[in-house]
Amino acid sequence: MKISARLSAVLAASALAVGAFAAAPAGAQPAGATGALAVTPPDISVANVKQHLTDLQSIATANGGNRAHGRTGYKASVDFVKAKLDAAGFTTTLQQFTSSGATGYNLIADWPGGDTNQVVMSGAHLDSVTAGPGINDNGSGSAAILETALTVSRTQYQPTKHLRFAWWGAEELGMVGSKYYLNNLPTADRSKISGYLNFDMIGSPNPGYFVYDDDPTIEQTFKTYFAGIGVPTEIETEGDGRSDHAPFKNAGIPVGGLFSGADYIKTAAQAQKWGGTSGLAFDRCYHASCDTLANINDTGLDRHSDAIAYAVWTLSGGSSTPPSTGKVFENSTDVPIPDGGPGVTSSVTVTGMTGNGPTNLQVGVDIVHPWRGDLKIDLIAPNGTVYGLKTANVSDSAANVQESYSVNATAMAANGTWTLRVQDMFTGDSGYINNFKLTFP
Ligand code: DTR
Ligand code: ZN
Ligand code: ZN
Repeated sequence: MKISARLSAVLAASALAVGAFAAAPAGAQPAGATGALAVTPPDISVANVKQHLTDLQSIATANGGNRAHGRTGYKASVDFVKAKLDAAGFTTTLQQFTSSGATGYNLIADWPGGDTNQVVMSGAHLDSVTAGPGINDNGSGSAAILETALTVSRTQYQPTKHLRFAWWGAEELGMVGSKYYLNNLPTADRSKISGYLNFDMIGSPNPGYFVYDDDPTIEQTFKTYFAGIGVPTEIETEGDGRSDHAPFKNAGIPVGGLFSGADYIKTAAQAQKWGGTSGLAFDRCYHASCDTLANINDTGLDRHSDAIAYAVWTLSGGSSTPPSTGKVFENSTDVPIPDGGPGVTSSVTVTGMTGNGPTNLQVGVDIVHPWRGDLKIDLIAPNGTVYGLKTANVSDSAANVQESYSVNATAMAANGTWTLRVQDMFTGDSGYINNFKLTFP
């Protein structure tokens, strides 16, 4: 019976094998895969920033053409940004307030780690005017700091100072969201903010390169970056008091930021050094319905996004190699595996880690079974993502599985319940899970 069952299974399995199992996600790598992380500030993918802008444009289009305070398009924008940050291992807070009879939201995202007595904060207002989708004003700043935050996670950056990012509501109504945040921030916490960087319009179609001249250290940091890429800058004079850095400056917090221009006209001298068209506004769609995805200059967006990353990394001065924790989480409870039956599981709950998992999370699997080819083994991350570790291969008649699989878990928050799932796909004999172990290198 056993042989005939196995024989028919072999025949069936050969038909099933093609496409029977989803290709293991990129995360499941041969044991020992590791990745060295760059120390210098990373390049920000302008393609990713543009994708975020495309998504914000879609949100506006699906919500009456704008992302304004109190409208459905704004809350949809907040939910979109929050979901990406939660998935990347940030600690997010949604702060509600009321303005002009409507509910507004600030989204605050903290990157776990770093000295929380020294906070480097980056912010951008996420709301648009009611006239249009607000892709440059200020989808550009919002998308650029979102991609910067995601790059922090992707590179597992370990800053010396604590990193915080903020997406403000109701800026267009008079910096309502950022004012609300500061008014509700205890004085002791205000003093921990070592610098606030504001990014409001950094993708203008006829771009300029303006640096806020408030805090000299922050100003110089941005100037150094642009000098390094051979782009001259000018001091930003148009925006004093007109965006979310103003409440921070009024609270005595060092501020800085970047601006690519709004409805002012680009002069001949500026066009000479920056390119673009003199006699035209930096952004002729400022606060208009034409502030769409087409209202973006990619080169300017790219340069500003990279300047943001340069400032965030430089001002928070850390290493970018995750500390080796050597932390082990283990479950040695024996779990019987039903012969040819449903999958069974063994779980561990990871706590005390910061941010996302490493590029080489070690998954130790110890299964006692007389015919290991019967077994399909998966790792399930806390958010339900499945990493295929082993497919069933009924011709593999060796006994037992004692393997250490390496999984790229950088897209997953490290903390939470991780589950090993084992299924005996073919009848003939049975075994049990002897041990399941996660090691954070
Ligand atoms: N982005 C505009 C505010 C604004 C206009 N000019 C500047 C210069 C620098 C920063 C901001 C601004 C708005 O949100 O209406
Ligand atoms: Zn505006
Ligand atoms: Zn703005």
